[in-house]
Amino acid sequence: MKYETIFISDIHLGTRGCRAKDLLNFLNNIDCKTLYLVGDVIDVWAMKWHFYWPETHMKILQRLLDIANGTTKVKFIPGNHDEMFHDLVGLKFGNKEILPEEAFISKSGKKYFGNIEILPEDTFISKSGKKYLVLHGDKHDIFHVNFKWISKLCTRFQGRTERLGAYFSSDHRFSKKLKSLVKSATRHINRFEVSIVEEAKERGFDGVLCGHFHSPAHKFINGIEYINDGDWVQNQTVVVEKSSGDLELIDCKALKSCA
Ligand SMILES: [Mn+2]
Repeated sequence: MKYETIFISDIHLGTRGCRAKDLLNFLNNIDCKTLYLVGDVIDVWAMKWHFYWPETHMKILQRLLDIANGTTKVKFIPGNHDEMFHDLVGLKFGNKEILPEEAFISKSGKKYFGNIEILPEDTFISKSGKKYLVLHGDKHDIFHVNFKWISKLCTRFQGRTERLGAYFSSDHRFSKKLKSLVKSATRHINRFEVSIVEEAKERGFDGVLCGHFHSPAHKFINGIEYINDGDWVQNQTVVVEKSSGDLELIDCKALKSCA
C-alpha cells in the first residue's frame, strides 16, 4: 500500500494486548515517504511490572528500524508509556542496557534511535497545504496529568480489571454504575478533545493529529480538524495521507488485512 504519510500510535509493544501479528503484516506491506509513530509504541510502564517481549514484538521493532534505514523518514513522538525515550540513556531491554553511544546519534542536535528521529511534537504540512499539530496528547489528559500514579496502577492491573469488567457487566446491580462510568469516560474524552483543539487553534494550526485515548476519530471541533489515529490494542487503526493530500482514518480490522 502506497501512501504519502502514515500515522500510527498506541501500539503498546511489551504488553499482551498488542495485536502484533496484524501490525507486523501491515508494516510489511506499506510504502510511504514519512511514517509517524505518535507515542506509546513501547509500553515501558507495563514492562517495569512484568517483562513481556515475544518474538513478534522484536520483529516489529526491527521492522520499524529497517523502515527508517530505507527511504522512509520515521519520526517518533513518545507518549506517556514510553516517555523515557526522550532520554534513552539507561533504558534496559531485559538485561541489556542501552548505552549513550547506541541511543543518541546526534545529527545537527536532533535525537535519534537508530535512524528514527525522536521529537516531542511536530508540525505536519499535508500535500494540500493544511498545517497539523502532531502530538501524543497525554499532556491534555487532565486525569493523567493530575493522577499519573492511578494511570500507572491501572496499567499494573490491566488484565485483572478486564476480568473485573466482565464480572460487573454480568451482574445486574452493577450495570447502572458501569453505565455512569462510561458516561463520565465519554465526558473525559470530550474535555481532552476540546483542550487539544484549543491549543491547535491558538497556535495557528488547521488540525491536530494525536493518539493516547485509544479512541479513533476524524471530525471537526470548533473549525479545527481533530484526528485521533486510535491504537493497536482495542482497535487496529491508522491515519494515512493519500496522494491527494487528504487524510483518512483506516480501520485495518474491517479490511481484515491492511495489505
Ligand atoms: Mn498514551
